[in-house]
Amino acid sequence: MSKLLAFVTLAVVAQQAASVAVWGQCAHFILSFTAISIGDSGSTCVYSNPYYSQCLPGTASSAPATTPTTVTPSPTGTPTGSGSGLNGKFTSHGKKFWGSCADSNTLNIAANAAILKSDFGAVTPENSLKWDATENVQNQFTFSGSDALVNWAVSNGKMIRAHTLVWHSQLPNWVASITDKNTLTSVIKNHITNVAGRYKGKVYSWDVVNEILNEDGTLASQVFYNVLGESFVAMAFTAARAADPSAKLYINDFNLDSNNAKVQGMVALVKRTNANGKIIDGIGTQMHLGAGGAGGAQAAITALAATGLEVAITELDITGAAPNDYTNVVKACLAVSNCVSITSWGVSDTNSWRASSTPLLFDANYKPKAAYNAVIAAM
Ligand code: 9MR
Repeated sequence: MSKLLAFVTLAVVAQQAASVAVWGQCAHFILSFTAISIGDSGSTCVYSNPYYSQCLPGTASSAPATTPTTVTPSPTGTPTGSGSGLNGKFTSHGKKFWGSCADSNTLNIAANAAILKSDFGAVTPENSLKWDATENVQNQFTFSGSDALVNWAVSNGKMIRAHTLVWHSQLPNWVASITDKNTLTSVIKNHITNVAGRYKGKVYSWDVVNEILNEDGTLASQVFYNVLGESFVAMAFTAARAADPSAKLYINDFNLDSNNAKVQGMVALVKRTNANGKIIDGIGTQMHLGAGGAGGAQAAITALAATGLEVAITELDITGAAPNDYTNVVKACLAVSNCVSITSWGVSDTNSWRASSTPLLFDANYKPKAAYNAVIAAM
């Protein structure tokens, strides 16, 4: 994108590079945006939210292997997900986004997609970017599911929290059975290079490593740790940085729900890993909570944020979805400036990985629940 005409109602704060790669972030706007910007290469700077706009290809641009759907910017310039919905309210406090997990199975449900458009500012692939989905056979990469998710996000002006590159679960046996250090190192690097590299410049963040800690804060026994020791963490983050230099790189885990031993172990691990240079940008706390389980959220987020890194609530769902539990979590994030985003682990209870605990903000008929109204009121 070589030339840019931006029409903003109030202030353009920062970052307008003379040359922005297609798919790259093209502008940071702090206030409202009334029209699109146009480059003479044919690419277009499309508004996502007050903190992020993305350079999308036009007819003159070279397209990636799978060409995303053509984007028609809203004529009013009103970003989807703005205004009175979850994302609009949340980002009005300076946060980056309130997102949801999704994939083709849920994007193809019209009622679900409509809520994603109205209330959420980002999507996370629930399963389509995991190792078994992308490289189930060694060095044979499959991106049909993840391309669908990424194309939907780009078409609808949503940011992307990509999930996840190195995880012991949903891991093909050909990886889990590797015992040789050099082999496993090259396999991890090849996976990260190909998967993160495919979406270079398109995603806000990547969960580089997922669920690597025990409850006592030590590293868990699984193939990556057992074969390589703790060094696999820095190696994976270094490979991810090289594959997608503009993505925020996260370490993500569950049960980081109070200032417990696991939180302390996480803080110590990121400090060790970043000691020779910042390669971890953020910590994700999943927050799959039980009923009444939100009381420690403030302490957990505060402890994680004390590292100076970004903190994100990455997979929020709460058994029973009591309004008070939800507002506790939201207020905890609002109170900590480093807490940049919330991602719900789904829209409707009916599509939740734990549907029987009715943990989400929309019921099985895609109607907002009491917790939704409470959260909106709290923001
Ligand atoms: O929601 C995901 C579900 O559809 C999958 O069957 C499951 C397989 O492990 O993974 C779920 O998502 C998990 C996420 O990737 C990591 N944290 C825990 C989530 C819930 O299990």
